[in-house]
Amino acid sequence: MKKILKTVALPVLLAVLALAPTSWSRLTQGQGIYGVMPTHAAEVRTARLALKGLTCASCKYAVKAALNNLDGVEQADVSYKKMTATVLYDPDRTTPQQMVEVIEKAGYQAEVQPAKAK
Ligand SMILES: [Cu+2]
Repeated sequence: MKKILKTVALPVLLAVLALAPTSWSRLTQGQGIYGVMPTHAAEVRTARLALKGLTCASCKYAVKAALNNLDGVEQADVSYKKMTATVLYDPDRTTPQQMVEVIEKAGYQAEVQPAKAK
C-alpha cells in the first residue's frame, strides 16, 4: 500500500511543480485569481480618427463624452480645429471600429486613420 502511495505521489508532485511557474507569473502580473482585475500594465494603443459633422466647438465635448463612455477607452482627446480624435485604448476591451460606432450614434461621422508612416 505504501509503495502505491509513493508511485502516485511523485508524478503528482512533479505535475504541480511544472504548473507552478505559470500560476505564479499570472499572480505577479495582477491577473491571478480574480481574472478580471484591471491592470495598467496592459498594452495601451493609440487610435486616430478623422471626424465629420461637428458644427461648433462644443460638439467636441459630445464626441469626447461618447468615447469616454466606451469601455476600454483610457483617454480621448478631440480637436474641433483639426477635426480629429486621438484615443488611448486597451485593445483587449475595445477597437477603433467601436469608437466609430459610438461617434456615429452621437450624431457625427468618424473614420479610422491609418497609423502614421515613419
Ligand atoms: Cu456643436
